[in-house]
Amino acid sequence: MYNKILLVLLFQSALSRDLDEAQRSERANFIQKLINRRKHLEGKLKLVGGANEFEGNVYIYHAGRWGAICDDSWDHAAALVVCKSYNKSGVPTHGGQFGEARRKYWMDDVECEGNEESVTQCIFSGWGSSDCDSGEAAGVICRDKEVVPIPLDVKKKNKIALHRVIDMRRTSLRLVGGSNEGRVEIYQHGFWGSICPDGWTIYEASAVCRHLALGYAEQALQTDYFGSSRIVLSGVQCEGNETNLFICKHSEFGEVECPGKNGHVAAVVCTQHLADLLLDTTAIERTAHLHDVPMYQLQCAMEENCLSKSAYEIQQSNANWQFETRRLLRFTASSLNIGNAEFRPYLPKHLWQWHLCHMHYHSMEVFATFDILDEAGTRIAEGHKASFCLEDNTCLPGIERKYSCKNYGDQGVSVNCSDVYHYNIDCQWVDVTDVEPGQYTFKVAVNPHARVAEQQYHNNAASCSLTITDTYAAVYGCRLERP
Ligand SMILES: *[C@@H]1O[C@H](CO)[C@@H](O)[C@H](O)[C@H]1NC(C)=O
Ligand SMILES: *[C@@H]1O[C@H](CO)[C@@H](O)[C@H](O)[C@H]1NC(C)=O
Ligand SMILES: *[C@@H]1O[C@H](CO)[C@@H](O)[C@H](O)[C@H]1NC(C)=O
Ligand SMILES: [Ca+2]
Repeated sequence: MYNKILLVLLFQSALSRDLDEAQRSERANFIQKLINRRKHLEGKLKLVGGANEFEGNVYIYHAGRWGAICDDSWDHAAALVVCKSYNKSGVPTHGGQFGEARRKYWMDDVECEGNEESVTQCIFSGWGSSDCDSGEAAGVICRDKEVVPIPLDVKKKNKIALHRVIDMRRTSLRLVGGSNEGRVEIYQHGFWGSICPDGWTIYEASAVCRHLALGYAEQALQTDYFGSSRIVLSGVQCEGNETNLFICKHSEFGEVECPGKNGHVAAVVCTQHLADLLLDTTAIERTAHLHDVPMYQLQCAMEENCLSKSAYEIQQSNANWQFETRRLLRFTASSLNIGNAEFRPYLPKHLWQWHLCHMHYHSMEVFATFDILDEAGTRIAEGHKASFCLEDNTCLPGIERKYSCKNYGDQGVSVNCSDVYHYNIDCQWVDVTDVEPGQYTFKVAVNPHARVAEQQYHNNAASCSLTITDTYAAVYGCRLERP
């Protein structure tokens, strides 16, 4: 902008012979002031968008205009250089934490040692050379002495993009604790640091165990049991099938904000032996059908909440409710344990719940979920089943059935055995009485919240097409996926 004003003024002053002396000298002064200002501002920084003048996205003045800095390579050393000009120390911020870049980027790929007098002395891609979009503004938070963690509400306001990729060439991973368990540490810029425990689940732990060739994740822990070190990575989110932790999404790497507490960090226990349920999609497709059932046959099911809300409303309002019918989508759900360890319920036996109506113990709060989604992905009907009781219903040839629900028997699914819920079992359905005829997605998932550790989770759910008409239902095209 100043560039333009300057050009226009220079141009006009050359043509302004008709201006009088006073006007000419005034204009010359003004131009001189602009030139001085440019000289004076060259290389200066300002911080924009923060709560005060010591934090914000960094803008640098060069060649007559202010420009932003892209956050690629922007790290602690760069923040040090920037905050030094305010006689403070500081931390870097990324991904436009203080808002989008409001000007073009002047600098990108800034790599500082930390001892430079100015960011212009750091290595960078060249003035104005950048392929960053406006959401990648680099910033700093400068502080006196101790660096205070970034307040949570700042982060919430400026959701940090979850799409950074860790540079694998300069990073490594290790466990500190035992040979196949411990806190997870990451190496970066010369030191090892820990991972923020918030949101650390069995899916992230699975990626760690595979990454280190230690098999499968048995437990994901948020603990100080294995000690702790400075946290350098936060917001890790894995699908659970990764063979490398560094390809998972994360929010911050380097200087991070982590509301975890009491020195707790992310830790894992890995094992070579785990169960692995494989949901049988053909059994679902083959057996799914509609069944109209009078409500007097569904009293047990009502007690266990296996019907949709309208059934309970009818029970309240209609004296002859027993003779109303419900339309059920029934199907067989069968899962084969293809792992190398038994699948056991996570609740110890003394915590199993006795269900009077069905006369057996429930060993898992929720073992399977069934959902019907409309085209927009909205859930319009659901059924969930407390693990009716886990047992070996059928086994591959040569394998002996071990688990049975009878007589408070031990529950579980042996290797190469299947736990089968036949379509004619009570509650093995979705109540579709209120579902209009149409085209839907039908989702079935076993061990949906990964409460029991498995070798993999991408074979625990099926996503199928569902056609419902006035008279029949068809389920087809099932694909395996993660719950
Ligand atoms: C920083 O400190 C130095 C020496 O103590 C002082 O000369 C300078 O004015 C200070 N700068 C700012 C921005 O406070
Ligand atoms: C993991 O699963 C996702 C789908 O959830 C898939 O897109 C991806 O390719 C899988 N990754 C690996 C490494 O298998
Ligand atoms: C389970 O079946 C697979 C394939 O049939 C076989 O390789 C494996 O040895 C069996 N495992 C056990 C424990 O029987
Ligand atoms: Ca599985």
